[in-house]
Amino acid sequence: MFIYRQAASAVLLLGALASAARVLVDWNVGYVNLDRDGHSPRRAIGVNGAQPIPPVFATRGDTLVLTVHNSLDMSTSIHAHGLFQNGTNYMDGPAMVTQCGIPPGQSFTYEYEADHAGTFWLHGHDHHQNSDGLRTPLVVRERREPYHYDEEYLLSLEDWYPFEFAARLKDTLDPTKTFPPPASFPHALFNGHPTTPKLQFKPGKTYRIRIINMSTTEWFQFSLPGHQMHVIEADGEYSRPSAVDGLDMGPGQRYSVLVTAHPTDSHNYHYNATLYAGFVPRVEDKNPRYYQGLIEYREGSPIMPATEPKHFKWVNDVELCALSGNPPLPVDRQIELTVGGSLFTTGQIMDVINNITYAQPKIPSLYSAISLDAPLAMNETVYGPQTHAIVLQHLEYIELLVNSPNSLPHPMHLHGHAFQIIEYGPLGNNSEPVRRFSSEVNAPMQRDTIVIPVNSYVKLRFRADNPGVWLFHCHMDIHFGMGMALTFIEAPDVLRQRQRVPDSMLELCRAQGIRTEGNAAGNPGFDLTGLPTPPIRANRNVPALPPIDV
Ligand SMILES: *[C@@H]1O[C@H](CO)[C@@H](O)[C@H](O)[C@H]1NC(C)=O
Ligand SMILES: *[C@@H]1O[C@H](CO)[C@@H](O)[C@H](O)[C@H]1NC(C)=O
Ligand SMILES: *[C@@H]1O[C@H](CO)[C@@H](O)[C@H](O)[C@H]1NC(C)=O
Ligand SMILES: *[C@@H]1O[C@H](CO)[C@@H](O)[C@H](O)[C@H]1NC(C)=O
Ligand SMILES: *[C@@H]1O[C@H](CO)[C@@H](O)[C@H](O)[C@H]1NC(C)=O
Ligand SMILES: *[C@@H]1O[C@H](CO)[C@@H](O)[C@H](O)[C@H]1NC(C)=O
Ligand SMILES: [Cu+2]
Repeated sequence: MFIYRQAASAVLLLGALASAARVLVDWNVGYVNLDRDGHSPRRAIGVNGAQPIPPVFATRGDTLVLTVHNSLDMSTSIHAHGLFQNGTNYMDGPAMVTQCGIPPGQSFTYEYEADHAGTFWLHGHDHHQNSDGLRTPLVVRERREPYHYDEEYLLSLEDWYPFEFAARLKDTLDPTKTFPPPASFPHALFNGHPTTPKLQFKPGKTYRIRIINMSTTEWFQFSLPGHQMHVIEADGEYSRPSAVDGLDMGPGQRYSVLVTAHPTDSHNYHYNATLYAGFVPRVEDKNPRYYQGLIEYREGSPIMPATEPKHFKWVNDVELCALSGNPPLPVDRQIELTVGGSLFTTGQIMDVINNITYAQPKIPSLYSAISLDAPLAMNETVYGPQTHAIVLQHLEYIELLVNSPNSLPHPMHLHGHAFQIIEYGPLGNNSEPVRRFSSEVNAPMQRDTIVIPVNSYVKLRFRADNPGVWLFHCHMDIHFGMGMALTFIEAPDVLRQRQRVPDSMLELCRAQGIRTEGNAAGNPGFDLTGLPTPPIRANRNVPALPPIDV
């Protein structure tokens, strides 16, 4: 069936014996017709004629060799969400950031190391194809897992819409239409299917359940009433076990939990998954949508009625303690960022970070960083006014202070790094931060996607130890499409000495008449002619960005 279960012991044995392998994956990316709920047939994107796309499994140190043939009518590219691409920045995937998209009818082979272990995903990073189904889990196992468990389950959660993303983005940016377009109330998919898979438990065994939120827009809550979950991993970083009753996950986020089965098989249980958007009106049976799945100990055993714990405890990423034991990083430079929406003189509402709305340059930013002489490449101007380039010095310790004076949460994702979560707090409030890394948590968690709560700030730290061009963006595809993104240009001086873009990648650009050298406009020096004039913000702010779905 569609539940991915593996016996951990066999995997461990194999892992211990085998040396690094090449994991070969062949994807013919094309359109498929799908009807997920019986009354909304639509075109979606699948692989080798099928949807859902089978998950990819690897062991740390393996080389992932992913050949993509593009059978779509537009360009495509694939990002391995959560891998660091250390030394292979050009394989990261985002179109016009680190590569030109693969043109229709052409093939390209990604090849890179599965550089750390955890729960990740592969997804399209061109034209928001992620939202239309181009996404699947990527599980990288540790050669020797730090925790013992008997078996593992993989559960990917997705929101699924009755229309294609491009239509929604077009309506959202159309100043003659109401903003935002009416809520669309997606359905949930579980491992790519509309029904919940059965989890089979054997008495006394311990299970690792990997839960991935591959949503476009909506949040998921997950709980196993009647069982205790212990979080051991978030976004590819192991934590000390943390007992929780529920997971509340933003788009892009992942957790692993350990669950020990009850000693007898006298009862079966339910697990709960709720798809919701806190920023969309509550509508009975539509938002939230409640789903239940079966935890089956023995076929036909009665279901144990769920009892809510007295003090239901949600996972809290600032309270998790990294298993690595690494203390908080020092700070060389603080970068303050404010995310939100803004009205432009075109009548459009677009998203901004520090008042800049992201737009793709004429050549991939990485190719500017590599082709320009070091003094030029260190100057943010050459990346153009709308890539929102921020140049980082090699090995600098960075603290991001991200303010979100917004009425909806944003799941912000950083490529190429995992950041430490130092602090959260309310904005415009001089009282103590609500949640802060404390002396009890002597090792803050690192993750690559953080949900910034409404009207709050967060402090995140990382070290600029991975030369490359890395996107920082909201993982709600609609916000990314509306411009909530910026580009870190990390140590271009070191990058150009260490990395050479394979010719097969430059060929992807040439095939589409895109230059591979020069500034954001593909010109020498500071000459940016050819880039569109950035839109001008209207003289008044959007009072509060209204709720928006998809
Ligand atoms: C998944 O992530 C999306 C966007 O990042 C978020 O809107 C949604 O609530 C998340 N769902 C779950 C189940 O965590
Ligand atoms: C699980 O879902 C059921 C049915 O929707 C609900 O009655 C119950 O309160 C939920 N339990 C938890 C712990 O969320
Ligand atoms: C953005 O523009 C507003 C004026 O519209 C200004 O008050 C604010 O300081 C600007 N923010 C940044 C980070 O430049
Ligand atoms: C970058 O280049 C511009 C244009 O020549 C110049 O005005 C600016 O001072 C430079 N910035 C830095 C940090 O050197
Ligand atoms: C400030 O934050 C505290 C929680 O830390 C909260 O109790 C209080 O209501 C907040 N005050 C305002 C004005 O938002
Ligand atoms: C990248 O590799 C270098 C050299 O091995 C290492 O020092 C650095 O910590 C790595 N960075 C990341 C983000 O993995
Ligand atoms: Cu957002």
